[in-house]
Amino acid sequence: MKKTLIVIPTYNEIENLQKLVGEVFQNVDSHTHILIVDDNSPDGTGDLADMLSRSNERVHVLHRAKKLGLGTAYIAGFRYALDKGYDVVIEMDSDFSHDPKYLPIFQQEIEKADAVVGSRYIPGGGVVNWGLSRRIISQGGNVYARTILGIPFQDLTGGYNCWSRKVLEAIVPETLKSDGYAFQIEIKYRTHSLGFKIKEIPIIFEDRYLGQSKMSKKIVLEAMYRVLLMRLKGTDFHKTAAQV
Ligand SMILES: Nc1nc2c(ncn2[C@@H]2O[C@H](COP(=O)(O)OP(=O)(O)OP(=O)(O)O)[C@@H](O)[C@H]2O)c(=O)[nH]1
Ligand SMILES: [Mg+2]
Repeated sequence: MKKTLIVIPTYNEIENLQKLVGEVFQNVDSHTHILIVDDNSPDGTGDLADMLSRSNERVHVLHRAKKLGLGTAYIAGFRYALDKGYDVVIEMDSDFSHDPKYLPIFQQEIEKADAVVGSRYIPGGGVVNWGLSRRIISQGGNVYARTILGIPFQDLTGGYNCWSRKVLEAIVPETLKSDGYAFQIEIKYRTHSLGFKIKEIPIIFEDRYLGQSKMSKKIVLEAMYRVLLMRLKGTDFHKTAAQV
């Protein structure tokens, strides 16, 4: 069985984290570990993560000094996974938008593909409890990115994904430049451009019911700008990855 690390970035998720960790472990086997990447959350999520880690050796924690953004949180998690010899990495939010019941499907599918992408926008997938404006931003962002980048996936911005070790080694996580939604687009674009096999699986995404959203206009604008840069500098991205 493959050694898997689930990377969960947290910022002020004290109401969600303990329950999430419990539900994750109900859905995976003993070869699967969790890494919580906490950015010194003012609400004490980092202390809770340490407590969970003390009581379960399959829970690991990375503490960062301050809120440094989702992109670099994933990079730190991916590097940890590569250094510690994990075969598979899953990225997942801590607010229950990403239902742990899908974890076994990711783990099955990664046996046959290099990457598995959780998709809201293929048959069987969807979004629950989102207002109209959030739906428009998300779907519009996906159409925009897909059209500009010319890649055949329906959900480019989603953050419930699974990567095999060889994809992360080829990408070299530190060379990913984006934050927020753009991070998800960039890693999928790079994986596709390097010729890896990506499988999309349907997921129902539920809006968070506890804790505060960190979504902002800035994250959306950054994503739009980054997509243009990726398109213009597409081949440079490959070179950077191959040269490092
Ligand atoms: N370590 C770290 N985690 C973050 C940061 N920003 C967000 N997160 C976490 O990343 C995940 C996704 O962030 P969310 O705030 O849920 O973003 P979203 O899903 O786009 O928006 P909402 O669900 O509406 O809040 C959650 O687990 C957050 O706690 C950050 O700067 N650092
Ligand atoms: Mg969320």
